[in-house]
Amino acid sequence: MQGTEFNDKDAVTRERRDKVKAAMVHAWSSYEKYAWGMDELLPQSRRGSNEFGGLGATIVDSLDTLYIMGLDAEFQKAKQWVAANMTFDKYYDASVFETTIRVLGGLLSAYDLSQDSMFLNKAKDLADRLLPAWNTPTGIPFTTINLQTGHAHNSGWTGGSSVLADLGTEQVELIGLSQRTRNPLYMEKAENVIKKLKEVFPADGLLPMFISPHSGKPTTSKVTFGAMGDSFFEYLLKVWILGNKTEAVNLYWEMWQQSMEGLQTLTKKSSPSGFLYIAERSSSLIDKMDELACFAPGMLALGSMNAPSEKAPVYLNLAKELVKTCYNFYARSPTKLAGENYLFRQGQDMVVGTSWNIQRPETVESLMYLWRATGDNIYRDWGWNIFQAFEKQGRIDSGYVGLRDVNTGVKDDKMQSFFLAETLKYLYLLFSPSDLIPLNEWVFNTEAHPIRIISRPGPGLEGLKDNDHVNKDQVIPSHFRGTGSWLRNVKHSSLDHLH
Ligand code: DMJ
Repeated sequence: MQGTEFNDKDAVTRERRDKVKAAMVHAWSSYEKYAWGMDELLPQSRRGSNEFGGLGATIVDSLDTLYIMGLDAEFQKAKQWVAANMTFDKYYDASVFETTIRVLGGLLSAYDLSQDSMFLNKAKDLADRLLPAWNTPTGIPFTTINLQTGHAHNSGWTGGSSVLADLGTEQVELIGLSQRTRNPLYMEKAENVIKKLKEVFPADGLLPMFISPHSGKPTTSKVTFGAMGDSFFEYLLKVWILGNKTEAVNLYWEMWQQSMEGLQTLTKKSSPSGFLYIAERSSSLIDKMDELACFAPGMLALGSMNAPSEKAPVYLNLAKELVKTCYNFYARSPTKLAGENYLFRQGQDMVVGTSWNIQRPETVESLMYLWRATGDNIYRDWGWNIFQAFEKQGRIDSGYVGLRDVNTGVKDDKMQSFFLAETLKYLYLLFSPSDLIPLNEWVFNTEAHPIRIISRPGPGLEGLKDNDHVNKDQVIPSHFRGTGSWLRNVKHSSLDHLH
């Protein structure tokens, strides 16, 4: 399945990679200067904000990006902050999903890359505080939990329901944690959720976006691959890959394939240009697609790299068509940055709906997967165009901002932690050889934190070999093996140009 290395050593690609790395240095040093230790940087105000409980979201979200880019001093400083300052004993109502994908995922990835057990200990401490969220009649978690008291609940705006993309996007992290701590509790909680969902899984695999934690049943008919649905579908595939595609995880593969059949019933073509898009569905189809749904072409490309030969081309062709649409969200915008969502109208193709851009990664994420799956340079060129638009529209002296309106280019005042975790990382990988974080050895969580695939022959942890979670031979890419740490080797190897 491994993406082949195509044309990776050319000067243009190297230059693009260097520019992305320079963007990361600018983003990171601005955060260091104005918002160190806080969750996110407000670049225009030149101060920080804490919207994730003051857990240092940007630091933990950036650890693996710094590591992968070979920014050693920055990684060490971030690591020291985590060791000395990251504490979870906070009276704060945290989103179980956001805390899992950003903080738990970031810690696990930093552990896998650096093998420093401090990260794993922090991950365990955090997960133990999140676990009471799963204490519901069905085991389907609440979406919010107080990190200090363990009191968990759902908000009124969902009518008391849990959100599909929240409750179905914690499996990669919790299974990964169980494998590394040898405590099955975390994966049992996470996997029980999928078993419960299977009981109400519709024939077309399109589970609606709200589920009751009390009855285990959907409480709405709304189906979406955008906000509140998206990463549930992504994790069905990724848990299957993380589980070595064995019998123990076959349920996930079956459910994912089913939902991809369903996805095809939501696809329509725009007029006049025939762009393929994924509609939403309530009682009938709604001609709207979120930029968030642009993770789907990447997921389909990853699926195609793992699927049997009769299915692979179907998934890949779908991925190619959809990523073209997502790229056009950017290319057709006056600022060359996409809005938050698009409406499809007869005769007008795509029209921007909500017009802000908050530095989201989904389209460049998909371009990275499409590049790895096909080796077609067009995906690098498209990614480069998007990167240049982020530079032109978003770069200011004190960091990177999003846009309040992609039509006018009016700037906002936020550097999202996922800009460093995802957007810049996927761009960097797009311009790197495919064996940097190879897709047959690592699974990216939904916040782009790579989690190493380790053996899972049985339904629980029984297949885990003693050293599976600390085996450096598996951490270090093959051509860096045998001479010390990956980071050190990267710097002194023939792949120096990478960094
Ligand atoms: C990220 O936190 C994750 O990618 C999540 O799955 C969706 N939203 C943001 C990025 O847009």
